[in-house]
Amino acid sequence: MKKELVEKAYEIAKERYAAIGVDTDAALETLQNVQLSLHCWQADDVSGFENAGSLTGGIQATGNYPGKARTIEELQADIEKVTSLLPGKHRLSLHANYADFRETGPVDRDELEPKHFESWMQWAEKNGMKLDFNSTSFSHPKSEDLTLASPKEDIRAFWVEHTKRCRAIADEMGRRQNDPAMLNIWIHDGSKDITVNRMKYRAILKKSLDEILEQKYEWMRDSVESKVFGIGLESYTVGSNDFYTAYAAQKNMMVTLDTGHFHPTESIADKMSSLLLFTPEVMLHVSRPVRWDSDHVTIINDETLDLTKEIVRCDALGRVHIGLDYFDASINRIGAYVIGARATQKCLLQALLEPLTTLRQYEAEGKGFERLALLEECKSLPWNAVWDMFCLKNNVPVGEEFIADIQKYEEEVTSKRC
Ligand code: RNT
Ligand code: ZN
Repeated sequence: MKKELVEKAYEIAKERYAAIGVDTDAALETLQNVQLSLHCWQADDVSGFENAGSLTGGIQATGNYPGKARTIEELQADIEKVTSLLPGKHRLSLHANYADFRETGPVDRDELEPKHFESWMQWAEKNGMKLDFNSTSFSHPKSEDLTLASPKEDIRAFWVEHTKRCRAIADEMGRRQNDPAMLNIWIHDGSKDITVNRMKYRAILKKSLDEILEQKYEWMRDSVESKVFGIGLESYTVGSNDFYTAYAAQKNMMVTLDTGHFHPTESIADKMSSLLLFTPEVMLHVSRPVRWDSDHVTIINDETLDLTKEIVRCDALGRVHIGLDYFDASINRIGAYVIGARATQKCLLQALLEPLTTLRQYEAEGKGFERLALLEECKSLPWNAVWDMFCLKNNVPVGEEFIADIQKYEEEVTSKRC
């Protein structure tokens, strides 16, 4: 795209937005400081590097597009490619099954230590990326239908120890990067059919979490992620939304809202203002459920827009950690990363370009027509010219130009993996 064209379009957009009291330069400045937490698992279909075999825990990456990352080096190269195509600086969210055992030899998940993520920490520092972390209780021989909620003491103890160690690893990551690492706890625990001891497993999960969280850390933050159901675990999920919302409020910790983990017509955006009144911060797993928690690539749609607008309207950009969580194995995986991350940023930008002062004033004055009219007009304002400027300023491809970059990477790199 011609630089002059982008600049010309931006100047016009800037004037147009100024007419409704919106400062596009300020919006760009704010967007520049929003870091997404990129999920490491899109590049390899959540496989990880333990040779654990198939993906379990009621989640699925469907498709078999060639070029999946097979090693840590390949995954790192892919992430570097992705970030080179994204405006702004971003974080990387690692799962515990992405440990690097090359120097240390393999250990089981209840023996993980910060040293198993040493190479990741060094790589992250070199690349100016901060890390977040996730415990991994799926895809493992001890990963039964119940893990932290298991009545079998040996199984429960194994996963309690694993999760404790994950917190210690996250703390070390946070200390090294001088910025707390987010530790997300998602477990698949549940059952396929009618469950009569629903309270019993929830009480066990509560006990396990209490044990896990006993140790206080300075450089990490805990978050718990609920879900409605998983494949093969349709009738009961121990870590439901009610369970974790109550737990997090009581413990003053975060909840992770995954956009695929609620009933199809439930508004995730509307949960933001309630949670933020009772929990210190919120973590997001931005995804795109298609009929179920299918983890399709995030796009600009009403759900993502509602969510980003709500964050801005709650003035909560500083209290919300925006992570991505999708795994599409049916298209170019690097392309999937870039589409989803850029779509999330585009939604954020649209949120930042809302004439909030006027909208709020209309609302306060009971001017419902005026509020709705302005909201409708905003939809067709030239936010895309502001987005192009953001890309230009950040020296990354403008508009669809990234398609060619990804095709080139596919030709030279990912297509050679088989
Ligand atoms: C599963 C959860 C969870 C996982 C990742 C891999 O439904 O969304 O966050 O996707 O931990
Ligand atoms: Zn998730």
